[in-house]
Amino acid sequence: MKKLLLLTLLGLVFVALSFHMRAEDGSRLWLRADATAQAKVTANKQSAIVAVAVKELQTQWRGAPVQLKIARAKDTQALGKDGYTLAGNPQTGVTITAAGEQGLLYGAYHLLRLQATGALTENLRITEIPKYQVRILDHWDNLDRSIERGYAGRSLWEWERLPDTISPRYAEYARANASIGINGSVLNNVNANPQILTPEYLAKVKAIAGIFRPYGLKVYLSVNFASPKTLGGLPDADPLNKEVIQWWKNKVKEIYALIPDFGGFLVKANSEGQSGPQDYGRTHADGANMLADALKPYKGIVMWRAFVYSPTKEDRAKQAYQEFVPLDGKFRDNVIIQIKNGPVDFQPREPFSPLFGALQHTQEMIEFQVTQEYLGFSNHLVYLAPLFKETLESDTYANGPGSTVAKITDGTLRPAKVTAIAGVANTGDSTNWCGHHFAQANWYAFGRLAWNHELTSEQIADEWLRMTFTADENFIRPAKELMLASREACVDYMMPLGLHHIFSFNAHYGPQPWGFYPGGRLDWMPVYYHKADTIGVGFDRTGAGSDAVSQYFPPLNEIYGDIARCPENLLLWFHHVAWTYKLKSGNTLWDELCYRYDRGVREARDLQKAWDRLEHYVDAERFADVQSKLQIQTKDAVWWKDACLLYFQTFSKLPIPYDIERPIHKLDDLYRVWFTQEDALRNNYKH
Ligand code: BDP
Repeated sequence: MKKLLLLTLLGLVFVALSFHMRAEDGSRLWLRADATAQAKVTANKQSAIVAVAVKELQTQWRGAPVQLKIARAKDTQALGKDGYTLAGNPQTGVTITAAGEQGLLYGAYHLLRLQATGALTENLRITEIPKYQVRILDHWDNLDRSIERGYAGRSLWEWERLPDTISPRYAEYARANASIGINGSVLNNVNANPQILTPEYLAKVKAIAGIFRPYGLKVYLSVNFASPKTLGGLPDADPLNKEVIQWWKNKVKEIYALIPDFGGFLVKANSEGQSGPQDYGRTHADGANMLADALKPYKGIVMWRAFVYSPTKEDRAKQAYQEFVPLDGKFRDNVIIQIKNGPVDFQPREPFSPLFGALQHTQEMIEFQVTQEYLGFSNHLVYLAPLFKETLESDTYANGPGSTVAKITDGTLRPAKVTAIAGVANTGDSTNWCGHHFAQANWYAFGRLAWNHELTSEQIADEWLRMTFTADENFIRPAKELMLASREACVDYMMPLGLHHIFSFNAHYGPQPWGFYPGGRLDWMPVYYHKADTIGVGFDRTGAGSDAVSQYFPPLNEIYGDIARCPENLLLWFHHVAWTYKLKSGNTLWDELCYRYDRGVREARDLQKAWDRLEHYVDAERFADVQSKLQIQTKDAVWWKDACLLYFQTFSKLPIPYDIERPIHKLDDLYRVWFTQEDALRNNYKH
């Protein structure tokens, strides 16, 4: 008997300990509040979504009773589908009012966030309306559960076990999204496998949609434009072919019969080898409209990507604009053109894409990359809110001064039937969801900015840190500084002064500015982008060069085109600059480049130092995880600096200033570093 008692006790201790360990493995994201409250919550409407809101409040809210109220349309019209008001006093009673059940859910999460961040006030009077209608994560997940450019394990979607087995992570994922206002997920890769549209897979999609529904999260799919041919057995996929049109109509009908609230399609067409309407001499508008017509009766939308470029003589940065501007005004009102934030490809820094604002009569949405394909994978701590905001706040001048990308896309300056914003997801089946504890902040920041792009990077970091780690000010202040410094640090050690795309070929991890791969596409080669020679470095996009500057509205075309006025952080994006050219600092370009790379290394070390000082505020497990990733980041920063400076020095023939750290690598050794994405992920590259 005694033995049994002892065993039971030991068991309990073990469970408690393992629970404690599990509790700080990052799996709970920013939703770490105890669910032990017993709040009184009433609602004037019952539904699956309201039930989630009620349960969240009942189990976590530690204040006075909360009333959830769907109010009459005439009183809440301005709030729209997702908006809400919070009113009352946490000590005497709080009312959340909305026009729809989804608004109540978001209001409930808002109240809980105020509690979790210690931001409750006596008199609550808050009204929130999201800036974008569709706030969506694009998963580049393949049906074999690999993830294109994913660095957090395998796909969350267990296709082989669906629809019978439902992973608990589906609901956890949906809940996390709802808590930050994300209301849509594209489940599969833009390089889409047609199989996703088979009845077998649609049954699986239906199962996921059913789990997401109570969290207000709609399901969307990426579709392969050739599906009528490859899947349907038709001779072609020509968007003007009646049989093709009918095939899509039938397919859409089949989808909506299974998933009545299905969101719509995301399409990558005639891009990087994907098929599209141009295969049949048709335009992007022909293709997008054909799908839009099929979706229209069900209120579905088409997100048609503008990520198009071909290996021609034309500057890659110009091509999306050239293809889409002539089609302006030709798209249906349930089509929205999805444009990457920059004109090339999710680089550490790019100017905004000139397509923003240039499409005057076509709905436009922005696509950010939350997964860090070009920012050190899940090895580097790079807080992306400053990058997202830099683009959103860029002035396009399309409708005169103040025409920021945000205002062009959120309906403020251009009336739009659909407004949307997308982020390429960084989630996977790793325990902490994103591969790096701080990468969770990028998921969080994307959601918060999609809801309200006016929030500052600092506010978002502050909220996230308090909920994810601790509210101790001694932790918050330095941790926030560390996050806010991280993006510029990354730009400095990877690609300062407007350099871009000088990554290793295809893996996109680590420096390979010398990269030239016989037989490969020139516009995938680093040398295409930096154009270093004995005179200088940088891509001449002025009138004397590719003239990409002319795609920007005045005065930006002049500012970018003038070497003296071009912002220095974009200098080598727009200009080929002589090594001896004097910058504002008084340094020559060569010296400045050296100092920037050196600063990047020092900044990476500073991130390490700042984190090490925080050891006593963070649980041991997450502290050690982040610490070891920061070691990799610093090692990589040195690698970047040495590789780029030693390589560019072969052109500049100038000395590396003596007051910066000497290279510790030899260029010949670095030339031999060759690895695949998988190697990079395992950190077994040799350098
Ligand atoms: C590039 C990625 C590639 C994607 C492509 C896209 O390297 O894997 O398929 O973008 O966005 O950045 O379609």
